[in-house]
Amino acid sequence: MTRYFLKGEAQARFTQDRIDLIPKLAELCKAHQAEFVVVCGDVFDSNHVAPQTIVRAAEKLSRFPYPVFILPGNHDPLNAASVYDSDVFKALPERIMVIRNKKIHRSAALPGIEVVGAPWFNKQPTTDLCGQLLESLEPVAKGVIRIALAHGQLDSLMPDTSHPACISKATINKALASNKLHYVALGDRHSVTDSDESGRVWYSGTPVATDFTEINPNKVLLVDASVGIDPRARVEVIDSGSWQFLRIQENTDTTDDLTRLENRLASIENKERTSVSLALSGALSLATNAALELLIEKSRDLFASLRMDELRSDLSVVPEQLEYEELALSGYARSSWEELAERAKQSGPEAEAARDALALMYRLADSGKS
Ligand SMILES: [Mn+2]
Repeated sequence: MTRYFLKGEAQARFTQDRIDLIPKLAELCKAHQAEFVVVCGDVFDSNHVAPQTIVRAAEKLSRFPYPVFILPGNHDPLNAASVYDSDVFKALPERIMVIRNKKIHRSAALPGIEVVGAPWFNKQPTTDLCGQLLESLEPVAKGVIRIALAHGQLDSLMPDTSHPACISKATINKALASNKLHYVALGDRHSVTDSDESGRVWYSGTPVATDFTEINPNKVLLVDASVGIDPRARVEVIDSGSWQFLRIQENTDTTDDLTRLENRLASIENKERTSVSLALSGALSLATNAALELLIEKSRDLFASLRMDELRSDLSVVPEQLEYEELALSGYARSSWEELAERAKQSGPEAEAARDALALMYRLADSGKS
């Protein structure tokens, strides 16, 4: 997955951490005595990811000691370019299963377990693939636990349910009530979401955080579906990833505000796996502005990324007479400053440019002081 705000080594670390999640999941399975793993789509960002991402992921999967059921989602659909038809995926051991149709999938290693899924065949399905799957099922035989995997948005969580690919919650409820399945594992939302009071319908979110908009990312679910009839299925939310995408919103009017921002940035652990987006507001003196720019410059290399969110920021620079006196300018510099200061008092783009120019001049002159 490529993030435009991650540069160079930070992007490489992000990509590698996503691949290293595979052995980490094996460790979690061992620690929690999980018997198998289901993945509900969007394992890959696209069917056209870099070849080394595919071969490296496949190599880690080939060493994964537990059965894995992978459902293709909208980012990695089962179309003609499917990543799951690549040679390295075809060569994976039998326990790594890609769900390619509505058939019931079983593994010799998992007696009494059935897995069904509704894979995506393209990026824009025109129907509720999960609903179609569930309606095709017969009730489960006694002693068998059946798990359904689906990808997409539940209509019960959507404000607009007109999209034909929305997953019908009513159809899921009907299938649960008529003993066609015991648990529905959902993918697409990047936030852990318990979607039914029975505890039998969950989005697991994303195992490694990928964006600023996610709620409760970096998680996997440990599910005991065997108790999923009554009471609730036993589902435990477990930490799996260590990336974070932080939006920091602050007022930065005074040097005290800046100190607070500086302390907040300093307190963040694991900076090399943290992307920060700053939404700052305030009217800054030239000195405060220079200090803020310095703080951003100084912090930038510590974090995976750190940038100003221009859309959510509202900063203006207000030159103060005192600051001018401090600099003790003379000659041409002095007359330029006075001209810019006059223009900066107006409004409009020219005044804004004048304030920027003053800010730059202040920094240059200030850094030249001994
Ligand atoms: Mn998706």
